[in-house]
Amino acid sequence: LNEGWERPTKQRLLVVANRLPVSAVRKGEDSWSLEISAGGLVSALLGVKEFEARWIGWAGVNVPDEVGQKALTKALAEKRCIPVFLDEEIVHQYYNGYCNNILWPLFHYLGLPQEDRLATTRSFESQFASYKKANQMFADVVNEHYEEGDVVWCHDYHLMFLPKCLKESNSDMKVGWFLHTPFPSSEIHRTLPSRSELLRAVLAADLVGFHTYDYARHFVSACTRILGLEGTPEGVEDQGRVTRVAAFPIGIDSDRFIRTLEVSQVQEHIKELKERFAGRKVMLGVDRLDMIKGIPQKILAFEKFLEENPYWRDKVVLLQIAVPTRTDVPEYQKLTSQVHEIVGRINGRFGSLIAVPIHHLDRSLDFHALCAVYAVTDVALVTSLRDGMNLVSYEFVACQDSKKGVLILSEFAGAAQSLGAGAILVNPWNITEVASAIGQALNMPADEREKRHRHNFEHVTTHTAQQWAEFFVSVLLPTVATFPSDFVE
Ligand code: ADQ
Repeated sequence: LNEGWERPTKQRLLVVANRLPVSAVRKGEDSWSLEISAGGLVSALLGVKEFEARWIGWAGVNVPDEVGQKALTKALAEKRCIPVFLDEEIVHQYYNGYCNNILWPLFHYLGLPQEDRLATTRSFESQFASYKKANQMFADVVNEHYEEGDVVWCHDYHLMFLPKCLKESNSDMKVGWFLHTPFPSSEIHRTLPSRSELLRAVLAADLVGFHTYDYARHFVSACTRILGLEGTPEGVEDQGRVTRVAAFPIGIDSDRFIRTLEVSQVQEHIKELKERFAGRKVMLGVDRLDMIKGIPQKILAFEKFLEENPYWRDKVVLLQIAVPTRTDVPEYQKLTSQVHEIVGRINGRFGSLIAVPIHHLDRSLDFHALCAVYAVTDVALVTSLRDGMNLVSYEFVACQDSKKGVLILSEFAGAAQSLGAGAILVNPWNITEVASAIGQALNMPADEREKRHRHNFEHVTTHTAQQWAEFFVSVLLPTVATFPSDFVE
């Protein structure tokens, strides 16, 4: 694969994440079509100009045959991506099992599997073994492509074992690891059977990053309490070796959102939406359909608001756009039915022949449509039960410079630490509090909306995804530019 790659003059950054930033669809025995999925991480890394980035990750498809693997590897190379091939059994045990059924709920304070998830607990050992095996497979691909002086940046809870695997094969390799979810209180992490092994594996990295200072603090106290290690102002010390631990709050490519609002097609769409919802205030929820996003709780709070405020019943609409994820997992299927059931009940209760109070879509919107919807919204409801950061809140703010709508934001989203002064902060578990925040937002005077929006807009446009990525890498390898000191909380 290295054939045909010229050694770039810039330093190389190997970004390792569970999923590559492309979707691959097989068109024939040896042909693939690829589509870049424009997520936050992709746009963040596109902005890192000092480095020549390469992606290493799973393409999200099972490719059992060599012909297919070779063809996909070649196609991906053009996008600077390098695949890790995982078979179905590994995906089942490592990804669906240990990552999504154990670590994801635990890191979001939903605890370890209970009742119908108990079956998973019984296979915990084998899932953890697969997790380690999968991490080693990622490490093998990194080692194959690593050249002296490269910087390796590992991402998220899927790859907590990777720093250890990499350092075992090359202790000189510069390795950073960043967690996109919360890191829970050490009391929660303590319940994980593999708690010590995972912490030690992460500590093999040179730099460990989190979205907020609280998550970094939880990680350090887990290392202190569980491993008996020393927490220092810089991070965690183990026998004279210090792993630096710090907060690097992510951002978005705010310019991309602001520029897109000027596109004529988007302007047209904004006009249509305004006509469609004329005379009604628009409230918006945009989430992956995941239990951490608190969608049922949000809708119940909206119901309570309508119940208590008959005046608003035909003057407000909630657009809830929930893109389905992990659709083969029974718990997610249950969540979908639960949301449908609540929406149906509320629309039956408060709807009329002409309009319903909730428009619920089970799908993702394309980027233009998403920007248009953000722009026409009066009140955004981000009520995650826990969320590492939550980029939807940032995207909404970026698209609101003419409307200056209100953001209702969960105090359990990392974003509460950066947008808290401009948003109305709520405890998403408290439906009465969220219902009253809806009333406050809908009735907020224009000057207060302006003031709150200004605070958030300033933050979102000055703490971007590009700065986040450049800053992390510059701390990992302090040879590049310096960044504003307030970027780390
Ligand atoms: P996510 O849990 O995916 O990310 P979030 O940060 O909100 O959560 O990002 C979701 C992205 O998907 C946003 O860019 C949003 O626009 C898009 N999206 C969601 N629903 C959509 C829909 N229906 N249609 C179109 N687009 C949709 C994880 C962590 C977060 C952390 C990020 C980045 O869980 O806490 O902020 O990583 O680190």
